[in-house]
Amino acid sequence: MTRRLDDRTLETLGAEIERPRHPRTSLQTGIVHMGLGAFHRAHQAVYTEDALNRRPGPWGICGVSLRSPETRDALAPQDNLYTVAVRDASGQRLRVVGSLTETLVAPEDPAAVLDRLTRPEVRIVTITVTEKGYCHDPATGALNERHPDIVHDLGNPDRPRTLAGFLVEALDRRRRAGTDPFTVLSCDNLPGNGHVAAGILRRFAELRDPDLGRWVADRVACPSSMVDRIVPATTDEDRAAVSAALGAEDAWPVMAEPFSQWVIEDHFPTGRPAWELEGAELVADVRPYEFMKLRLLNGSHSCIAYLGYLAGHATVSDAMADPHFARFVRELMDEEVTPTLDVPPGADLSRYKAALLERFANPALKHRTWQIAMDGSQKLPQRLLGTIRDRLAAGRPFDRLALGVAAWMRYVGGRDETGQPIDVRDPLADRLAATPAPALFGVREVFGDDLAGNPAFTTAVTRAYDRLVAVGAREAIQTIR
Ligand code: CS2
Repeated sequence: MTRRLDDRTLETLGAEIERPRHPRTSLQTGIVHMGLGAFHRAHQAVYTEDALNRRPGPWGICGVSLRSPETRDALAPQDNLYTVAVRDASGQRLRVVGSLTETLVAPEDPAAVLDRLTRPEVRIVTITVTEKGYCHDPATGALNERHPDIVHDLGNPDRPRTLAGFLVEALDRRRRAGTDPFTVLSCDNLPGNGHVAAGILRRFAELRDPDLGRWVADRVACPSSMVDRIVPATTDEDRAAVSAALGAEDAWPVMAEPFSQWVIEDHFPTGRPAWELEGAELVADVRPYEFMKLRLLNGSHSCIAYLGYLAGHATVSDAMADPHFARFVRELMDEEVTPTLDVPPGADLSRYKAALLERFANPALKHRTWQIAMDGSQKLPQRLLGTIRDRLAAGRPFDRLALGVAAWMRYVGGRDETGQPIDVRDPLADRLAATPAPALFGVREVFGDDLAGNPAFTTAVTRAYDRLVAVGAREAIQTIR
């Protein structure tokens, strides 16, 4: 195939393919996005595209990759256009998205990133850097001041590597120039993600200069948001299939489920796109939505990832096709997670959970258990351990959650049930691999100061771990009551 997706070929695509309906060639950039992964492109960039279609405005997105050049290399030659392929059992629907105006690679040119962040017309910085990108302590949420990249950035303000390093230097330049700060909108799967972002920015700024710390604390708005859409990593097969269906080569399309949700705390002192016109929910308090999503969706996801991987299931839908697995997940949600939740206003939890089971079963997504299993040390606290703390406090059982934690312990040991090595990806991978299972309770970043010393917790997880070793994940799930 020779034609490449770009502004010219856009006009020649089949009529059934949705495309930008706003004048994108004159689109001004008002948002910088940090962490240009598939999730951003299938979520916030689509909401912004929808808002631009309904109400044109200066809200184009400059996407910044904090690590590799791959996304920029794929998208820049196609005028930063890309396809979102929405997939379920009934087939696939394609949509070309045009809200990205520019793509930058931070390690190649940190000065360009700082320049964009400092421009007065940039009024919002959105973030999907994943949990580890905050360089925080997962158990407490505080900035990890000994993180080597944080230490580097404190000493090299003009050549930062981390989210905090970039944003605080840009905020300082704006302060000196008399420009209003941008609003910082975290879109990562962390509870109170706005508070976490605010906390690390304030602390980093304070370490540089106490006045700057105070200015950041007083002036920078950091609303929280709950984001939801299942977006598995794109494979070469997906690239080929989407390019063929599009009739033009797209070097990096993104795959997504039909479902999408964005709940945002409405606190944008310098304006925002009209995201609500196409379904984003602007609310005063995001917390109940975050807990519902992190504990039900992501908590189940992590259990499916570790237990499913150990049981030999490559994808979430494979695992869910096993009725014992599906029952396990339903009971996990109903019996152990639901009693810990404050139901968000107007939400119908039974429908929400039924929809989750269907979403997990979506056979067209091929969401790998290995992908979700990544970075467990950063994910467990908000996905499983917070729920367990609430269960412990209420004196209630948590056998399924304990089995999920035990499966993580077995997974990070680095050998599957047939003795094959597991490619464990985690910022703490080396330490975790070198720590025998019972001693993993001592990993403070994950279990905090309380859980390791709580016999009700360690006994339940140890029992679950022994069961996994004795009978394997499949049977442990089948027989749990
Ligand atoms: C998943 C999430 O990879 C993971 O850890 O649990 O990316 C999940 O698919 C999204 O949060 C869904 O909104």
